[in-house]
Amino acid sequence: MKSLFKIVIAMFLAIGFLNAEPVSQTGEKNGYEVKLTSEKSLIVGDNDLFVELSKDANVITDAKMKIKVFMPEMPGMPYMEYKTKAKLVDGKYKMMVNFSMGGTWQYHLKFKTKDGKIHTVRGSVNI
Ligand SMILES: [Cu+2]
Repeated sequence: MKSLFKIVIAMFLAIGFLNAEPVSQTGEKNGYEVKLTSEKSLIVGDNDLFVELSKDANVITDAKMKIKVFMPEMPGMPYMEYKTKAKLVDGKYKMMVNFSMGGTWQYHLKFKTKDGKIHTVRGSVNI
């Protein structure tokens, strides 16, 4: 247990040095532009993520958005995931996402537009 704790701390430190930058990723899905950002670099624990959504240079603020972050099962570790819904704050979709450990997390960002269509953008972030 003690050595596992040390390994986790070592990973956290090593990865922390490599990823000391805030998130800034852009994607495109079905004509929608998606920009995923954070104000701070990501940490183990709670993080605020923001999504700006637009289409043909028009900002879209009436979509319903949610995110799932997950890490596949690894040796000695079960599958982990966290899901949450976004709230619109100052024209951006804001989500509080909890990452339970360092490493690479996959995400599925889903948004439902006024026409009832659901769009999914996939990507990953490193903690
Ligand atoms: Cu893991």
